[in-house]
Amino acid sequence: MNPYLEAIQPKLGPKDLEKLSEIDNPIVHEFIAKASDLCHPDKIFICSDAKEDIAYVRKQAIATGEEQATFTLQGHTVHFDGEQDQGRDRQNTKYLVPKGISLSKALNQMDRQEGLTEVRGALRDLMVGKTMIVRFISLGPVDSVFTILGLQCTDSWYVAHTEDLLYRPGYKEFVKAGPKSDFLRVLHSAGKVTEEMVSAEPQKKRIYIDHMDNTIYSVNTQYAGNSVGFKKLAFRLAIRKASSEGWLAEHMLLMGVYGPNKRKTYFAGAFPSACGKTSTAMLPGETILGDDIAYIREIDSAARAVNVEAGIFGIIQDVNAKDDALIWKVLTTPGEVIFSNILVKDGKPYWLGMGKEIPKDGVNYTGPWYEGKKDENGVEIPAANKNARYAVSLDALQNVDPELNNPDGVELGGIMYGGRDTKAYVPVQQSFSWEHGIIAYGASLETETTFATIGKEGVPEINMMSIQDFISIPMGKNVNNNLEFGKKLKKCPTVFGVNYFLKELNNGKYLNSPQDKHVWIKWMERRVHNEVEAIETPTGLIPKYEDLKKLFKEVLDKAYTKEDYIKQFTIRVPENLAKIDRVSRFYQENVTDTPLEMFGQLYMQRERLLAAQAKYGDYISPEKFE
Ligand code: SPV
Ligand code: MN
Repeated sequence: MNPYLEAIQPKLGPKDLEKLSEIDNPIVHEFIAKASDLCHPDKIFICSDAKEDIAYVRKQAIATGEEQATFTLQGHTVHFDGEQDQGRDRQNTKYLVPKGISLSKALNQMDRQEGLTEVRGALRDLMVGKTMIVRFISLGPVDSVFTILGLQCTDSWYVAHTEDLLYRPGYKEFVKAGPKSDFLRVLHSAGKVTEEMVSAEPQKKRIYIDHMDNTIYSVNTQYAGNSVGFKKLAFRLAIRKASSEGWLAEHMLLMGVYGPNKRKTYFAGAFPSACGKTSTAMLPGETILGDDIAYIREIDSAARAVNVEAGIFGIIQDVNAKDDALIWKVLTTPGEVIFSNILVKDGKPYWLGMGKEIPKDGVNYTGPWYEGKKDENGVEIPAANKNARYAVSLDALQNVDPELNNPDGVELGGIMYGGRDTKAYVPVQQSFSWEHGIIAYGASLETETTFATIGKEGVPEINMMSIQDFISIPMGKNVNNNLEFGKKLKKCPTVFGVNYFLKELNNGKYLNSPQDKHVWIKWMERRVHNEVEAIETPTGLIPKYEDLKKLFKEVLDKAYTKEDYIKQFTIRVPENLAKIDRVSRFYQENVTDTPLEMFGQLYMQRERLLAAQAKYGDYISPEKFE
């Protein structure tokens, strides 16, 4: 027995010791032993891929009170996070950087040694009286060039249970890999918990990323975006790994879109949190592979992608029977679902925008709740949090794509970038080239802060390729990696910019309904195969009215008027020029390694806009470009 196993043996049951010994990798044992030495759990539970281990985790989540099985429907549970732990915590999530190295100014970072001392100090003895659960997972399909193994030590049964729904099991992969395996590591503790089993010291929340050691530390939080290490935390490490190995790790959905004669074209799509990513991935009649994180590699000169995850941690607000039939069904029938931060009343879950009347009292993330209840600042507490979520396995969805676990992934026909841009970009457009798309749509992505992160909502910001919160390499390098990736491909995926949030110029009303995205994606599918024509404008290639009219009828059975088309697809020159100014300024001020190509593409876009303006004025009807 190696010294690490020996050290933790007293905390392991005989079966746990056996499971751990099967993994012939002292680095695995070392990580667990050091976590134990720091956090001092009473016991250590080794969770293999076996059904009984998984069932035990779920049982414990309920037995400890981290989840409650109060629902009428079998398999459903609810977990509550603390009032100050309802979203990703940007401020307390930091990269640890060694002396003399600095990431782009826009990123939250601190000195590595200082950070390690602080976060290890915060973790010290936090698991006394608790069990430390050890989970092994595979990011991406197993036995694949995409596979990355991950190991998490946590004292939260809820976190361990959630990981079971969201990821592919990886214990057997660790056994198979033996001493060779290289893996990402996460050490998490919910910290001191209240009687309600929520993290009691949110002011001491810390989420630190140590890429030097491929390790993430997360403490005093339970919100899955901060605590489920394989989600956004490991993603940050994966971005670095991808960058050094020449592939792409992206905050992207993956879906199959049907064209004529049952042709299926695969799309990836990058959207910042709470900007329509999950609802796009779940469009009825199409197939879903993933809604959050994709790895993309060049294989035989094609761009191929996999979903890193195997489940969905989705925003539940506004999920209703009419617009979201697929997930509605999962959430309203028996099967494994973990709800978080919703309202519970009489064994039923309720959330905002569910299209049903919500009770006037019940239990939510603030405890017993009644209409009019106020928080300590006198602000009224909603029935459910806006960022309330559900966790389900993708297998629960009827339209899960059969290629989900293909070790070679799926070949991408198109990539879309969508932000929250109320003023400038048209609802859908195709780029002139890979480079133009990566820069004008991806790197220039503008959005507004949402409830998915803690802090003020509605603050405009640049969110490069929707990974601004996760980027762990210099930002210019990321843009460059994308540009270079395209050069390796025989045929690049067609790049599109979408904007679900365009508003009317004068009255602030949204110009599209949420269903319209289905039409845009059907148009994009046709464009990938060059089956419909497009109109060249200064910012990209836009749809023709006739094609959209037909698609609106086919897809939504809606009459699409010319008037709507013109409003939606008018090129707004002043707003577009202002956008270019904001983006250029952001990169000039924050990103010292911005590739020249970026400024070149923005310059050309400006020139095209100015030329059109000179000819047609500030607001140009799409018909002028035909
Ligand atoms: C997001 O906020 O982008 C999410 C949820 O997908 S989480 O990152 O887990 O908070
Ligand atoms: Mn996300």
